[in-house]
Amino acid sequence: MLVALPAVAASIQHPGLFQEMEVRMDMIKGHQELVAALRKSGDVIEVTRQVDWNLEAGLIARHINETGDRSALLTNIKDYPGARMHASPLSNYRRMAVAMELDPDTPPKKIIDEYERRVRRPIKPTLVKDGPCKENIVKGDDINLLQFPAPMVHDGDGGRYLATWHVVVSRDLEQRDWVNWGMYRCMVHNEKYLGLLTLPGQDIGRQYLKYQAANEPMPVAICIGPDPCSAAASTSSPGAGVSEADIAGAIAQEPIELVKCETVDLEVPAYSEIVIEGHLLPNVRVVEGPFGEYTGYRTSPRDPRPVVKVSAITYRNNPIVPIANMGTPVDECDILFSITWGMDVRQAVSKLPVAAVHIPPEACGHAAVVAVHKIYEGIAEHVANAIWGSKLGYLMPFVIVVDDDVDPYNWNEIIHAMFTKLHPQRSLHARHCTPGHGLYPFLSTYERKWGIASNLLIDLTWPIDWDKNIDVPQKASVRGMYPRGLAEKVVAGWKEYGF
Ligand SMILES: Cc1cc2nc3c(=O)[nH]c(=O)nc-3n(C[C@H](O)[C@H](O)[C@H](O)COP(=O)(O)O)c2cc1C
Ligand SMILES: [Mn+2]
Repeated sequence: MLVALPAVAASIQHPGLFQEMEVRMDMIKGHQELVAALRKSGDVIEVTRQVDWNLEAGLIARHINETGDRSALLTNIKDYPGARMHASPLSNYRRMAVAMELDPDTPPKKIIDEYERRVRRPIKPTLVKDGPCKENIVKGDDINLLQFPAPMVHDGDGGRYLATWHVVVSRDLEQRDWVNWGMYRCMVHNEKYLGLLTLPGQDIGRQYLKYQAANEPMPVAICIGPDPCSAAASTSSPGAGVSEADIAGAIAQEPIELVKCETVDLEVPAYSEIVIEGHLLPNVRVVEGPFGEYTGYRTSPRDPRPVVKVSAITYRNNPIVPIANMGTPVDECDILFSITWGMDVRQAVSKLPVAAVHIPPEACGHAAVVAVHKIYEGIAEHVANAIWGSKLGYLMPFVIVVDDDVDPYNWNEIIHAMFTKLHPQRSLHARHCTPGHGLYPFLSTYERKWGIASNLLIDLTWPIDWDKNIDVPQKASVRGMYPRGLAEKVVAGWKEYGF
């Protein structure tokens, strides 16, 4: 569905596809440019008093996420004169809207629909000769990861995480034209080594297994603080073989500019704040983690994990180190998974009689709420099977199916349905020994270790054999208990009553 958006300055009209869209010419090219745009919309504050990289900066990011406040540009960092950090770059829908050059007041559903409309048209990146990320180049003995204020994000984390909002670029060993972009956390081990989380279910994990089998170091480039569209694309999962750079271009609606790396055969977003080049070593492990995670808990143990040996660092003048602090909602993961996983769920159920889908950010991506046209019995099972049979199957343990009179974007309506239509014996369908991952907080330590999960379908639809006039209770709501014409008239003329 196309959406009408408020007119903005310097717009262009495209024929056809873009008839109802106004598109701005000034794409936000980098993270510094995102901060400038947020400043313009009033969505970032500048903190000039001294902030400690050790927990205080992370705590500020965490509190922003838990209160929905503005993001914070920290310009006075302890031990790092002149350095800057940006706490919580994209942890609410307003900042997501700004990143997509939309009105910050755009409602979530419109942002999500617009994102989906854009990614249907991938745009390949362009290679440019030079870019801001080459303003400073460090190689060899001069490499020192601790020259940047890597934050200690949560108390009890295994170390300082320099990369929490970034793109990890890597090329597949066999399918050489597949360049994967993903956001996978990076912990500083010392001046020249980073720990990198490469879960086997993630694309980087798949690629790494191939390099490891061949006993070859895997070239990687970690682009910290890229433009927001590249960051967003890196959190999506278009599947093995698809390059997220094309998705980033789609979101930005113009090609992402890439520059060649100095020491590895990879290309990186030209406006990245900091680019760390190096190799993920085969068959070398150093203990990494734990870390506060997207589920809102610290679940995974400190374990031996793969290591990057750094071969070069390039960075913009006066770079900003972003902090995305994973934890209880709403953080960047919650917003981006709501968008990208929502899209994947819509795709998975696209051939079923589905009215609307939403992944509520408050459920940190663990639940899909699907409104259906209940035209046959078992449709809830059908929907759940479609979702659990897709790639998302190991990420989304809960599926809530509602009738089409419930808006999946409205928690009040979902909760109301949950505690009125849920039959404690009939409506809950648990499945055991399903694919899942080690971060599900509700699993036992043993189940987490082996990824032995359980899923639950919550079916909140009225049974098909209930007579609509006798058995199905009528909803005492504006939509459910008044003549439609009258309800529409009263709601449309709401202001005329003096409200
Ligand atoms: C802020 C943020 C941090 C993330 N950290 C990790 C991480 O450390 N490890 C991981 O496997 N996924 C992490 N993710 C999720 C991945 O980015 C996401 O699953 C992505 O789709 C992976 O891309 P892929 O399908 O190309 O592997 C993070 C997401 C966000 C938004
Ligand atoms: Mn991928």
